[in-house]
Amino acid sequence: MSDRRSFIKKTLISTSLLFPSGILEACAQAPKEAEREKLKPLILSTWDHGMPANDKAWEVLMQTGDLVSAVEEGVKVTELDMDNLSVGLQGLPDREGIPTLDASIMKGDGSCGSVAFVRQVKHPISLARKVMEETPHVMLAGEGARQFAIAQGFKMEEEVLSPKANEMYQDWKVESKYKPIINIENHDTIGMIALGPDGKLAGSCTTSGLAFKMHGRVGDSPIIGAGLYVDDEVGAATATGLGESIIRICGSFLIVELMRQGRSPQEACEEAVRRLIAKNAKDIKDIQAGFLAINKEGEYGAFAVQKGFTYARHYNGGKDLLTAGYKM
Ligand code: SD4
Repeated sequence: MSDRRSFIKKTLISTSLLFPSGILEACAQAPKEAEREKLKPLILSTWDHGMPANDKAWEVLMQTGDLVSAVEEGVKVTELDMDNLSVGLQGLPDREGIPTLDASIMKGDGSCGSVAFVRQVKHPISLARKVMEETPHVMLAGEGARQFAIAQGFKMEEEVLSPKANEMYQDWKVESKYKPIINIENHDTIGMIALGPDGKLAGSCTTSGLAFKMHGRVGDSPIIGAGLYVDDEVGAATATGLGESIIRICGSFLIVELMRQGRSPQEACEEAVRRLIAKNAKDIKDIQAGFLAINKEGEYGAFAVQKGFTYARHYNGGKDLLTAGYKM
């Protein structure tokens, strides 16, 4: 048996013996930095919905060894989750009542692809991967992205709001005021970062963006360096929260660069939050933003502006849902 296949078999056996399903899913406090071991392979993703997404990503990684497919297939689970109002076509629409989606995918060798402000595509993350693999470009937006999807054989979905999204949109229209609500409705993007057994990294990020945003608004998630950044020489980072605040500091790129200069993933996430608060001071009490980071050694970190940012961790030996520290 090849090394990789025997590794996969051993991992599957040890994981299922040690951790029958669900046993580690209780929300736990993140271990203190000094207590953190180095984990490889390791998959982190944002919020509670990261658990089923990570389950899928882990399964794909174990079965195929393909990290990019793992991070794509993982977040596709969230893109189809009808309970999630911030990812996929069932997400809350913009002010005109239209769901528009943003997504990005990146490999540690610098390959990346993204789509922004795209309509009618069920899996924007797969379209982002097509941009990465089938075009000379990094980013396609709006109608051009939709045309590219059609050319690639993607089925165009009807633009009908999900019942839950429609109800909330009708309520919103009564006053038509834009006001982000921390950790609720408009903060459920999934960002996933993964370190493979061979030390290579990849990440993905997908969202329907902020609820009731202006038509044409693009958040941080499809912006390489803001919502996602991956570099095999250093590590990976992803973001969730108010995209405008994250773009202002190039959050994910900043974290990877801080790690390159010697900060641990935890220190880098904390510094990014500090900087985000400094650059968004006026409105900070209404802003939630959270970051996840992994370095190539298998150390990881997480930190948020406000209380309540959870993230899922899958590693060789278990899985759990952790709660990030916060600044305010
Ligand atoms: C955005 N960052 O479009 C996304 C929203 C988000 O959890 O993260 N929601 O600004």
